[in-house]
Amino acid sequence: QKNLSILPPAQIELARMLVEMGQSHLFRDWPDPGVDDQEKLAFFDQIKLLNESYPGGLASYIKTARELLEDSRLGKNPFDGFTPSVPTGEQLTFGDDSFINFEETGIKEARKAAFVLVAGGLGERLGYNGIKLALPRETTTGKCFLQHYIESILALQEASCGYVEGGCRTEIPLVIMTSDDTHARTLQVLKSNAYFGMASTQVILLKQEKVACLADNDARLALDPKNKYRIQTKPHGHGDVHALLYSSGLLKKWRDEGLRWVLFFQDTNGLLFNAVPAALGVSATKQYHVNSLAVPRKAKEAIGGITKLTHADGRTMVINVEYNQLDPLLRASGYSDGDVNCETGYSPFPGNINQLILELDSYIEELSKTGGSIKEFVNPKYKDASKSAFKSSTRLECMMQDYPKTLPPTARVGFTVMDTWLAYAPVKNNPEDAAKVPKGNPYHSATSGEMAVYRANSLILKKAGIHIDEPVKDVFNGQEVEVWPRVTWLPKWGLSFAEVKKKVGANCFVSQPSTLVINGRNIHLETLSLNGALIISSVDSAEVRVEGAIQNKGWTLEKVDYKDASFPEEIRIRGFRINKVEQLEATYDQPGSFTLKPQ
Ligand code: UGB
Repeated sequence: QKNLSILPPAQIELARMLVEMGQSHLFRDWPDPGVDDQEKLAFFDQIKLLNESYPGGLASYIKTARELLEDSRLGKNPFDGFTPSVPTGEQLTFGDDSFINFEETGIKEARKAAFVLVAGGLGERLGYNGIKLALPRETTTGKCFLQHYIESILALQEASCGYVEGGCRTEIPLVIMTSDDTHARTLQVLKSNAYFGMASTQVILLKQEKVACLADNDARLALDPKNKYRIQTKPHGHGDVHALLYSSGLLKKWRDEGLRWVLFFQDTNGLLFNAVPAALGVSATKQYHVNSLAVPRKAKEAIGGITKLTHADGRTMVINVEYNQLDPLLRASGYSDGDVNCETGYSPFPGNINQLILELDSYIEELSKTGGSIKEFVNPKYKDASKSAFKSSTRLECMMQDYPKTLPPTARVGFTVMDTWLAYAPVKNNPEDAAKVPKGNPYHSATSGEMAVYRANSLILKKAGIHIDEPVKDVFNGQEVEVWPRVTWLPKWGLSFAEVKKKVGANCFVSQPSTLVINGRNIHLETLSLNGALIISSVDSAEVRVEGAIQNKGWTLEKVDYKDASFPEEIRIRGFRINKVEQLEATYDQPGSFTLKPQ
């Protein structure tokens, strides 16, 4: 009470709200006015921020926290009344006619899309010290995830405008959600690389704020153990993206500019853009309001399962059920074995890869009602079975894929399943944890993420008619992986399967130890026979035909132990480095038609 005198009027309101919400413990140890006044004002600056950055303010946060903590204490099942079943969705087969048609439709639609990348997480599971967006997607070219994402969006933009008579000047927006953990470093990577070729105005960074931690079942806010004038905070989850987009005003701006789709994606899936055109094509063709991208999922794999939930009162929804909730939900619903593989060797519930495509009009309509707030959950770690105290403070969390939970039954919610090898290879687990993954389940490590890029590119070329050697098996950082030829290309070279097919002839061959880097748009592999390394680059105005046999010592993979601190962290976590022994490097930097035909 005494300290109120030092506060400006707006802060006094906040202090009253805190007291009313049972938070007087926060000031209990405060000294009299005159001592630590600056710290006290800083405390209220933080309260103001926490209040403003949460839809409904701190009072609403505390109220929801109390309800959810009580449900958790009572062990209430969040799916009470719902019965799970396997939903039906669009199942795509890479390279068949329907896939090619969906890709074409998707590319046409892309100029009406905006991309939203959620990248506020630090990736504790990966144990990497930098931001994940700056990690190399593969180390043959060393290009990071962010560069690949931006180049893919630019390639889509250009290809999409190609369908407009006379071309178009569309700039597909890219929003990146950052957090205090990632914001400065994301901006720095963008600025120091000239936004990887994107206009700087095309990229919009929205920073999510952390939320207050909760010390006990009464939702009393937790103070920072090292600073009694600071509330302890933790990330609120990727679900923040909806409220941030809504409050930024971007959605209405996009609608006024004629956009139709918002595509959400995550920080480290190097294969994602193999799936984007076809998935967008599905959304456009089926007029889906929500389309989640999915892959076949191994039972107990740490990705959510897409599930149909039917309530006793008749309501149904198709929604992601997070991996830690699926097994108990199934067991409680009569599936006595819980989350297990069926005869296909996979769980019957497709795996959510958190690539969502939302139709903009219905998205705005929904957010106008909710303000973008997403159903939250709380996951306290209790000290003992009495559930009366926590091991450490907790907080409310929310997930972006829970968006459909508030949608009316009329909403068209669908999903699209694609092959894992084509669409999904995230980098989430550190080498030690990855090596412990049960056999047959994916590692989701830097090792498997990079190998998956080579595998997907090799399989795409194979499907397009190139003869590619079979992979060999090898072990890096304790993980057995398939090693395919190290094939990489610029997104604008092979944005869709139809585009790849146009650029490769039937009489090409690539041996398993080879490396093939395609760094140009109009490079045609006519009769290439590669046993070694070929790095070929060209400007857009050059047409290059590649013919004949190329043989050299190539680039080899050398094992690196993840504990060997003499290597940079981004190399150590994949367990190998590339030794560039010998290569043919060909660069075409002038317009014209050329043939690369080594003797
Ligand atoms: N992220 C944020 O932007 N802000 C945050 O506060 C937290 C994260 P994780 P998670 O792909 O396999 C998700 O930690 O949450 C970003 C789905 O919930 O990598 O364990 C972060 O930067 C799950 O259903 O994943 O699991 C990253 O880009 C499944 O689809 C993204 O959010 C799983 O991803 C995901 O964060 C998966």
